[in-house]
Amino acid sequence: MTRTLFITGVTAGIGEATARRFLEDGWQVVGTGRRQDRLDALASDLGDPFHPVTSDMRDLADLGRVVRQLPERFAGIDLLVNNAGLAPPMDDFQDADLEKQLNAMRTNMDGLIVLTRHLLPTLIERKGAIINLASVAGSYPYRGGAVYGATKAFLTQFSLSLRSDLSGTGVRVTSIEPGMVETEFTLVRTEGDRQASEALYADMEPMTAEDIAETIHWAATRPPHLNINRLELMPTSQSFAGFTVHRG
Ligand code: 8X3
Repeated sequence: MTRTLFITGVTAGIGEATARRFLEDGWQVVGTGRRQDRLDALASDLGDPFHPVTSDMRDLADLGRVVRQLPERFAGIDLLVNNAGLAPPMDDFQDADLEKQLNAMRTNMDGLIVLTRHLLPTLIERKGAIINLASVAGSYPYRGGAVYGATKAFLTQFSLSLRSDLSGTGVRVTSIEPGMVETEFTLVRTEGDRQASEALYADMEPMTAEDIAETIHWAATRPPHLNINRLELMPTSQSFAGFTVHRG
């Protein structure tokens, strides 16, 4: 029987690589994105087993419609990958534009829990799985990441607690927590400043979207009795900083 993946944020980076990885493996894929032109291009490239859905995770009232209007062939979801995420600019919180911070919270948290809630009946019926794209930023604090890191800590804890709520249903839940991955994510974070974005990856080898897609695929295809709770990944060239001490 053909299995179906529902993935948010399919038009770039990890989302697109993950859609391609599962299609390669014979799954069909429902992919959501905000940018119509990109969705159209992806749909014509990926063809029949891919169903594009235009949707903005911040439009909470619309997410129910997205699920209700899935064509019958794509309505039985076996795996939800909550990939869509926004990082606000890396300003110190005391200087940050509050609206941009709230925007990240709406996408990373509000939209994600609303969509998950709408898809849970079918996931429970099919003993499916949920994979949430959290981040190392949820475990390790760094400057300029107060709200972003907090949304990712929320996501990891939401994943673990949701597992408790779903105990006995057969639905598996996984939190995947990558460090530096080279995607457009950083370009959004630097508000389109290509130089600043490239500087973040200068002289180091970040992970690729394909690395994370492979990891998501691996976690999703473990036997049904096995739940991967959390998976943290970093490029070899990224590790931990010490404490900051302000003197004087
Ligand atoms: C972002 C991970 O390490 O680039 O989710 O801050 S990192």
